[in-house]
Amino acid sequence: MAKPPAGGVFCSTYPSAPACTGQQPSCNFCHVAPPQRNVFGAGLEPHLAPSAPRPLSDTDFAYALPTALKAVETEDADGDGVSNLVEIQRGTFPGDPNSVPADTGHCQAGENPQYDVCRYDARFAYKRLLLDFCGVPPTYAQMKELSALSASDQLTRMDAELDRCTQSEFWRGKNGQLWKLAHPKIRPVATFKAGPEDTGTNPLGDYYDDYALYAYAQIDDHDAREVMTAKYYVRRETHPTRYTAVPSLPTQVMEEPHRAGNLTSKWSILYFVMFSAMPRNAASQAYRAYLGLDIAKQEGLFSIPGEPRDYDHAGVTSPGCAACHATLDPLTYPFRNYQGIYINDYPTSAHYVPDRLEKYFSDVSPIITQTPEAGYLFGQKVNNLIEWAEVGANSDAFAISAVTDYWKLLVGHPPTPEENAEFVATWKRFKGTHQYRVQRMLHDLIRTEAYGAP
Ligand SMILES: [Ca+2]
Ligand SMILES: [Ca+2]
Repeated sequence: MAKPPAGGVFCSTYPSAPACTGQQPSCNFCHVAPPQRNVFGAGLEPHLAPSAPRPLSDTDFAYALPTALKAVETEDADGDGVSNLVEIQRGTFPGDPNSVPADTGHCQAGENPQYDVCRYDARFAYKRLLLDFCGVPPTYAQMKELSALSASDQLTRMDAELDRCTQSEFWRGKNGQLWKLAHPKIRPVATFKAGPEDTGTNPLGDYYDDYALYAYAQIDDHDAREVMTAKYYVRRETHPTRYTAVPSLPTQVMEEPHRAGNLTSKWSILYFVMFSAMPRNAASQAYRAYLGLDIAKQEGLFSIPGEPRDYDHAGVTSPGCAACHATLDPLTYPFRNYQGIYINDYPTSAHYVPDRLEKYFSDVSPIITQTPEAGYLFGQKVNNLIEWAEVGANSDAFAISAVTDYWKLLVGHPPTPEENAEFVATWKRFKGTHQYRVQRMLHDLIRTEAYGAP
């Protein structure tokens, strides 16, 4: 059987493995399709608590897995000439002979007259920086000026240009680079756009407020975590774009004590909770958007014993569903009092309604009113959505996900195995030294070889 805790246990055994960078390995690391194992999974199985009766409980499995992983480290399960351990460390699949570490010896410095291929090249990085942050390539004069500087003055110049360009409309304005990062988190639908600007035919919520809070949290000296935890809203002015934190907005309605940044914006609650009694979609969207974990891809599974209870009789206890819902349902309970679109009592929509399930959804199942407000995030108990958001915002997953967004935007792809060391150093400094200030993290990112080596 595929065991949901497997990814988490694997990553605590190999925390620096590329498969654990901002994610956990999915089931196909060991399986063809659960329960059928691939050659790596098959080689592992005999070492898994060999004398214990089958099936193993999740707890016994999680306890036995590190020993079994160690036992097969020196083997080469897929016969591609590379040991399982080296494949895990290099980010290739130990169960797939077509997946082997690439040799990175192809760089030949000096062959390219334009740039210093293989190593950090300030001229290359500078050109890239102006395109990425200002939206325009450097002029010939700017390039000449940069080339004439010493290496350390070149870096100082680039820092100054980064600070200048992150003020630009291209970076922070409507539909600029920051808004692009926010699209998959907000998932705008033009038809449902409410508010004075670009109003849709069927207005529900003004998601430009969500973009404004997201952008605000990314710029100046603001704390990026507040996209999940803010009690304030952000007003946007245009020409030029300016974002200002404000205590209320005419387009927003959530009661102040129950606000958790963009998780509880009018748009998020109406669009992601919509008509459901049990807002699983709102929970999984928040988990994916801000913590980088997609339950539909079997990522971020932390099964809670005794779950799912299936309070809404959705059938989630069936074996095919329970593996994910043992994580998803406890992740959802803290959303129980957030009212989506409720046609027959529309003014309650997008508000926090104590006893929401009791008042409006008691006919869904006989036990739905027993749904607790307390739930679990990363296996940790949270009493309500405010705690959910705080635990989430302070997690490694948040920092990894935030830096991954910028890595993909600026480097052009998710961190590769070769880039893993620089990536890990960048998100750890973002979380530690930089205290979640994106602006400071970007100064690190433009210094990486991933960014600056042609
Ligand atoms: Ca191998
Ligand atoms: Ca392989």
